[in-house]
Amino acid sequence: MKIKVATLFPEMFDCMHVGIIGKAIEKGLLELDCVNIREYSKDKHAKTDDYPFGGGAGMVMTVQPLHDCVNSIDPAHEYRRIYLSPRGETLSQKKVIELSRTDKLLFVCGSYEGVDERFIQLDIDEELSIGDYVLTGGELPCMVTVNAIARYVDGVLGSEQSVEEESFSNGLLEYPQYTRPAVFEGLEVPEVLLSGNHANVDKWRRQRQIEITKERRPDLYELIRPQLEKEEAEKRKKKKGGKKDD
Ligand code: 4F9
Repeated sequence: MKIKVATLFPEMFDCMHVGIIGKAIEKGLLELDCVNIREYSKDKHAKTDDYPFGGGAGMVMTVQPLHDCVNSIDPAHEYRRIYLSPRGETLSQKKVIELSRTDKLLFVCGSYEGVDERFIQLDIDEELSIGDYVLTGGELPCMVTVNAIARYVDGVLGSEQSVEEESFSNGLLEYPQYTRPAVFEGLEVPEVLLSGNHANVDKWRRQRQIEITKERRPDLYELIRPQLEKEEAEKRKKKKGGKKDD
């Protein structure tokens, strides 16, 4: 997968070379190129912002450096061009998976009070938000998005990690995890996890997922409820059928 980033702060992306994502870049599974928008400014002082027409607080990024930067990175518009903004669709695991199936992505990070609207109109395919809060720029949202997407690129997660058995993949929050020691500060690991009975372990984990989701994320629980009720009904039917045959 090829990812290009247009930003005024390419050095912020140094942290992408740490850990699992860093390894994926090293292995060539993921190509991440950051380009400094300032290099494309035609202003004699390499300015990239100006006062807003109509007045108001703060500065706005000017259209020329952004337009030239994006069209120099991606002259044939082969990349899906995404501008990080609180006005965009909110990132979700579903959206992450969808984006991970695209092999060329170009992210544009704005700073200050935003960018000249004509840049979005001319050069951007879609806007993307990571949540309802305001930051100083699109860099952190971009890194969050790239991190989430990279996990779905083949070979990025080792065999011991998985994108299957985790929060959201079945619409539920994750079950609690434990590792050695079996007792710490008097707190014991639930007995079923030490039993070696995999069917019981699976049942327990599923039950805990359901309880935790219901308690902490009633919104997610309501979405999955019809499916849970269907499963319950099927289990009851099976039990009844079993009794008749006994
Ligand atoms: C972008 C916030 C995406 C949330 C960009 C200031 C932003 C943002 N999601 N805030 N610039």
